[in-house]
Amino acid sequence: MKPIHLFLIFFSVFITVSGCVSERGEPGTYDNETENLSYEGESLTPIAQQRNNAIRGTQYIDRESYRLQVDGLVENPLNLNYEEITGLPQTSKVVDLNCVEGWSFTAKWTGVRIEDLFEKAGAMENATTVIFYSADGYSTSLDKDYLLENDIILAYRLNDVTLPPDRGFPLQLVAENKYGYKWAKWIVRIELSDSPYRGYWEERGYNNTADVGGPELERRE
Ligand SMILES: Nc1nc2c(c(=O)[nH]1)N[C@H]1C(S)=C(S)[C@@H](COP(=O)(O)O)O[C@H]1N2
Ligand SMILES: [Mo]
Repeated sequence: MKPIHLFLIFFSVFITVSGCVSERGEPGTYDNETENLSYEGESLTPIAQQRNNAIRGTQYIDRESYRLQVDGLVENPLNLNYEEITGLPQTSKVVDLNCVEGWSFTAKWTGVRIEDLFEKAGAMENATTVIFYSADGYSTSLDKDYLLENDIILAYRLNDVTLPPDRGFPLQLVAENKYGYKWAKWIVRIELSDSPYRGYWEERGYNNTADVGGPELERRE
């Protein structure tokens, strides 16, 4: 066998092996962090198999300069950095994300309870609607009561891995039992309001209630 043939054999074996071990999101690791694939007896979908959706592609947010603004009907508007957010009491739960396109996945989400942020900000009694604004110009809203009654969290970890950029780093809303378009990613501002609001997809005909299993589209006069 000529040296060149030996080289080609070694080279193709190398490509095959390295392709297997370095594949992003292989169960067990994700970008050098340990990904857990079960939690409290529930199986989680590996991040590599989770779908992903965005109106303008991935937003890359700088961790150092990032700030989350909480304003509107609050006594003390907040302007929190990443460490201040991740330093607040932490909650984890397993929740399914269901997109109206027909796909879904199950993941462990870890983050901060919206209720804790509202307490810190001094949310006013007359606030009824909460509007989430994202770095890509996306927005959506949910009722304040829904967020409080369901212990809704803003996640900064997914299957125990830092929320990846394409998935909304630093924060994605875990809008349990609501369609995927309520799960705002790359959140930069939360506004408390006393009037109804229609976000990006809601303005384009999607149901503003967005309960999973309920109507996806809404007829508007
Ligand atoms: N900022 C922002 N958030 C967003 C979107 C978007 O385009 N921009 N798409 C929504 C839709 S339609 C879905 S289904 C989910 C998908 O979340 P994932 O990419 O983490 O799976 O993100 C939601 N949040
Ligand atoms: Mo979606």
